[in-house]
Amino acid sequence: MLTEKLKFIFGQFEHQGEFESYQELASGHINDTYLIKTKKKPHFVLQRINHGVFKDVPGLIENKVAVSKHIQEKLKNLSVKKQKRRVLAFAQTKSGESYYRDEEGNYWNLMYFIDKSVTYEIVDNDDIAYQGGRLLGQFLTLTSDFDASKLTEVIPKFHDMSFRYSQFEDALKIASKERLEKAKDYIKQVEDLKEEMHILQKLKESGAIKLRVTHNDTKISNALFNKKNKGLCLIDTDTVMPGIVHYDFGDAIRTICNTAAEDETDLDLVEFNVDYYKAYTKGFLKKMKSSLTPTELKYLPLAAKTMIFIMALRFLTDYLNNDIYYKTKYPEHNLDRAKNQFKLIQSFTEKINQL
Ligand code: GN1
Ligand code: MG
Repeated sequence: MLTEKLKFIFGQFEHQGEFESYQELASGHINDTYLIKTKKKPHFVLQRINHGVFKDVPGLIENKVAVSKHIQEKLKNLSVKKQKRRVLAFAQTKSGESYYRDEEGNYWNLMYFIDKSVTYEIVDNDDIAYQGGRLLGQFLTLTSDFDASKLTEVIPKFHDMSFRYSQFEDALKIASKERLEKAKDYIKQVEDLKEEMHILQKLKESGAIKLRVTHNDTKISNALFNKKNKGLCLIDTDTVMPGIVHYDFGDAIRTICNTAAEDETDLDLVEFNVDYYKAYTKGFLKKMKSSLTPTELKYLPLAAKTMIFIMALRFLTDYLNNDIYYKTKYPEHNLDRAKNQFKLIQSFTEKINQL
């Protein structure tokens, strides 16, 4: 039974908590995540890392523990209570490791739950967008002196556009006729956007935009707020790796400025919200502006389009591959996600002049 299993795994880690119950946190598409409620706070978050997707789980965990420690060090001037709310803290196993490997070969890691915090799947006011921007700016500033080359590339070429195009092209070769037919308008859009969607990658490769530590999964549901909507910290640091600022800025915009959830099927509800874009950017630049180069600044709007697009491309590719990567709830879930992201690109493009 899952309760028994989670209780057992929880018991392999070093902490004072006594297991009371669990609740699945189901918003992620890759890992399995559970809130472990204890008889006496703190509660915990227990996560099974998907080692089919993440080939080097020890490397991944080393990355996130190191980045958390680095941030903790930077927050030393805050009270201990505040520090604990501003950065993830990981528990160790009884034998001193950062992860536990079960009999089936699964990897588990345990974090302290940050109490009295909330997350959002959709943004419904400017203030959350602004706070979200500040949070990302803070994260990138706090990690700016961390040597990115020390991080394991947990998914090589994760945001590399040519790599994502080549996966898409491979999928086209093996996709069923039915799926190709259903995806045909979107396949055409992927082809039409190819050149523009490589601009950032080229700037990165030429060295015009430098590498830094990036989070790489900055959707708004990965930002923690307190009950008064003040930003606390970024969570889900599985994908911290070397990257460019545009990955994180753009991926955040992708969810913050979408007036609907990423898999909303009523596309009339999917619009790009320019006010949230402005609020987010304002919060972000407040923390970051002085450290961005003119080139980095210039390409922030293109980052938004590029990151919405890369996610559309990945969802579409997974649909053509018969859903082998993302968790899906029904057969056309990935196609619906892709359609949603393409609608967002269309709305973004129409509104870009207002920016
Ligand atoms: C995946 O599993 P989750 O929800 O944290 C994906 C991200 C996508 C996101 C889309 C390792 O993140 O890249 O942006 O879905 N993570 C991986 O919601 O592929
Ligand atoms: Mg993630």
